[in-house]
Amino acid sequence: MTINYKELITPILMAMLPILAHAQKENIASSCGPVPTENQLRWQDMEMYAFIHYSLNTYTDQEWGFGNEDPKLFNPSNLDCRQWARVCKQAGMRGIIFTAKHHCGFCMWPSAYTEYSVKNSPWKNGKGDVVRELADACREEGLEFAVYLSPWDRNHPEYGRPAYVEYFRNQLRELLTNYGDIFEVWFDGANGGDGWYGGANEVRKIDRTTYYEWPETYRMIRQLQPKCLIWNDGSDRGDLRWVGTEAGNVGETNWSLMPSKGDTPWHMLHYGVEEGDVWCPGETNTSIRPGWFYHETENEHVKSLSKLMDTYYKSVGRNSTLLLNFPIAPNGRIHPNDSLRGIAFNKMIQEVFKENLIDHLPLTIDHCSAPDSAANNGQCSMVNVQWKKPTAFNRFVAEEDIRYGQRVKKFALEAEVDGQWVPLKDELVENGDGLTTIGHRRIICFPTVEATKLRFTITDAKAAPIIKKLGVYLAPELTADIPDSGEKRSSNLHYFFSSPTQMLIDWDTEQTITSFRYLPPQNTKDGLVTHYTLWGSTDWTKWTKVASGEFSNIVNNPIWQTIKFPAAKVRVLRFEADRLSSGTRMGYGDIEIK
Ligand code: FUL
Repeated sequence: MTINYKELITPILMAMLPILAHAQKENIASSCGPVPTENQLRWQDMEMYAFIHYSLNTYTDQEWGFGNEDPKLFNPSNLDCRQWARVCKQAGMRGIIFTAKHHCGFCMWPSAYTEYSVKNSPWKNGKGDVVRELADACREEGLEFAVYLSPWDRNHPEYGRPAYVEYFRNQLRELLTNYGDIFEVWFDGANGGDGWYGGANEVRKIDRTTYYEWPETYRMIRQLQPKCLIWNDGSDRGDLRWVGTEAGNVGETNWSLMPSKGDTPWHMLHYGVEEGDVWCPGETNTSIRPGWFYHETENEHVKSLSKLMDTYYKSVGRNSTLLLNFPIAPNGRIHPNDSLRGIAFNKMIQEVFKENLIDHLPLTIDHCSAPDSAANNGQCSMVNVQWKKPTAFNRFVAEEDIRYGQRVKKFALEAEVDGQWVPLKDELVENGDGLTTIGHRRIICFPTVEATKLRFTITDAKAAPIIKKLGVYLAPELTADIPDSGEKRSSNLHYFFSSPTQMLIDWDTEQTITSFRYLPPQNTKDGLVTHYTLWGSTDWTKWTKVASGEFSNIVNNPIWQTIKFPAAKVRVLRFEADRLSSGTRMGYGDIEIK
């Protein structure tokens, strides 16, 4: 390590970093491993962008279509991509990723390679193209545009065989050729399983490491759209990574590095890999509602403002971007509950970060010792801030200049309150103080303190830290909030298990029921019911099938699942797990029956 810590950090905080950093770029760059590409840097600066889920599922009230749904169902009365773009823009989103094709295989553009698309729907007499309308709307609103193209296709007869891979690539070529600049391609990881497959109606398994021949597809993408980023959680590392959950949070320790080869278990996706040999930052994806597609039953379950702010701190505030989904309602528009909440979310972010309380304050740097640090011979620097009078704050922001890689491993934060130094910790972290990696941006939330001094000490780093920005803010309390964030536990039903995969729910008297809701267990991936049958009886002897089917995407997004059926008279209901995610025993978080 030849770079002097003090020399670096002082000019940085005096806003002179670019000159110094430029002069020492080679030295700096070589010292701490992989650095982002220009494309990754531009993408990281987008910070928040929207997902839009819209397909035949919107009309069948499903999360995953089977592949045999009738294209004639697609007939929105008032489809307005400009409304989507306006809402997303006002919600602070810098771009939109659109489900051009979801697992059901229905194409939202008139692909030349299939009949299963908008061209066979009544919408605009088959002359419409949702991808085109949205791409144009994005450009008009100054938003970037991107596509989600599901590799798994439950409609295509050749899925699972080589011919499908060519079809998939042809479709991708259409999307990357005909719709202007595309900033990202999203290749969903859900792959293979049962489906319609042109009428075969069977289970098809593929080897996701080899089947899609990703290297060939990547070559095509790089050629057609050199600025486009590849999202892929398959074995061929893309430019970005999934963070291992759809709940809207990445690890508080979040390295933008991954190993270039091999499997990526959950902890790698969630926390990144300090010693990784490629730059592969995390993108946190979640929906503004429990589901990805629109369901009328979720209209009152749009995430609350505090839940969305929590998501922001646990994504953008943890060195990630936030990909926030807005589903489209059957009329072809974003529902007012979602748009209002999205816009309020953006307003709240602006409000929290409107005044940096250390702007225009002189900052001083002291040396201290950091025996654990590999960087700078065990020396560390302490940035001190002093206010003339006690100042209230509850948020701290630090940003590294990631052009030179990600360096900080651990830091400390202390405030002087009434003459005493008080350590601050991240209140959104359960274990430890949460003061580990920084990266593009780290936001630390803590209860309001009134202090005259603050000190920020980097106690361990991979190489000399290069801090681009520090900020201290006072966020308003979120008092008047909408309590419902989609989580509830309300059952007072009488239920018990007659076998490890069968739950019985009984009442004293006969009931007329029309819906059954299942909340899967929340803290495990075992025992989630993926396929079910519901049987009803009035006498415990004769059983009638009430409903059966699949709970799509329940493993990655373990939210309430709703089954609706024609009114059934029962005294006892049998909920059978026909298939479990894994394990042998059915798990559950809660049950509701109406
Ligand atoms: C998942 C899919 O299975 C969901 O339906 C949704 O599209 C989500 C973003 O990714 O893996």
